[in-house]
Amino acid sequence: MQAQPNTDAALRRLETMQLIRAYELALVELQRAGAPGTCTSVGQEACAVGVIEALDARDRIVSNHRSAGHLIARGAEPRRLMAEVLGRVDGYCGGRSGSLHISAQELGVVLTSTIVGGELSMAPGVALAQKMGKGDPGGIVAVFFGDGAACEGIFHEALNLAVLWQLPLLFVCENNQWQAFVHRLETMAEAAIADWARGHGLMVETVDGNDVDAVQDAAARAVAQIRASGGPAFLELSTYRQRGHFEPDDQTYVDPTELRGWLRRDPIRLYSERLRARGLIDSAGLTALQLRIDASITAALAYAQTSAWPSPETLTEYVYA
Ligand SMILES: Cc1ncc(C[n+]2csc(CCOP(=O)(O)OP(=O)(O)O)c2C)c(N)n1
Ligand SMILES: [Mg+2]
Repeated sequence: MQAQPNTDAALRRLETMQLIRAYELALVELQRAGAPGTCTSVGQEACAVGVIEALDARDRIVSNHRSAGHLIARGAEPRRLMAEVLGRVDGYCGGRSGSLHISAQELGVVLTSTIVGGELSMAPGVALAQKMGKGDPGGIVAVFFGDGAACEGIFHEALNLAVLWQLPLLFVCENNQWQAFVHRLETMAEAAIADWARGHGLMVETVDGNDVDAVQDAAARAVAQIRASGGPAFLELSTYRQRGHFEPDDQTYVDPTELRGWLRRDPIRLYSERLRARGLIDSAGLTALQLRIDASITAALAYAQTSAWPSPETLTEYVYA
């Protein structure tokens, strides 16, 4: 049976999911006003929040083009993320990365890969460094990737090396049913990505990726297994990309019945209902929470918009040559 989180942990899960949602919807508005494009993780917030809560400060994260949830769940400040997207000096990468390449060394977020599968090619290296004692003692690595990345050959190469070399690596596949504008049923012969992973001989779990408590439980089990054995583990989180591949995207290629079905299982809606049923929050509490989050995003935006531009003299800094 699933463990029930205590009140503080449960409310924190809800708040973090809502913060991710509000941040990404604010980015969509910014993009409409001319800011660089973004790929949101709307609908997938429970995956980020559940998995990252199972990690600790020693651990490292390798992410992909839908990284905002991973970053915020890890403690990234929305105001510095927004500053980054707007190209300002106060951003996590000094304004050089846009929304798609953010890394935040101080949070252990090593890399955001926009090359699909790039995250899977890098993560075993980060985990090998960890195993060779280059990171914090006892630390593990979590790599987030999509079902599309799982259809690439690098998926099997990464799994094979991780098992062969017994790397402390948590594979987190956010199966959101979409691979850009193609439904996964058009690209996959196997019904589940977990079945591909199982063939490599490691601990594999399939989880309802819209249930933050279930994700957190499974992630905690997988992390414990990795820390105890030193070897890898695999989670397939079944979820749904509610918005388009990027912004703007009219989603005319999406089956409206499928979308409606998943919207009824929206992770924030499900969790709000669960916490209400447990008596941990009521309508007034939910409204107050939303207002607080909205105010924090408004403040973050004001911070980002008044942050300075990088000076032209620094143009060639941080460029590898
Ligand atoms: C190597 C490579 N091929 C194609 C693309 C274009 N592209 C960007 S995201 C994406 C879909 C990836 O699907 P998935 O891995 O399921 O991640 P999701 O977008 O669903 O989170 C594609 C094809 C790319 N960035 N890199
Ligand atoms: Mg996908």
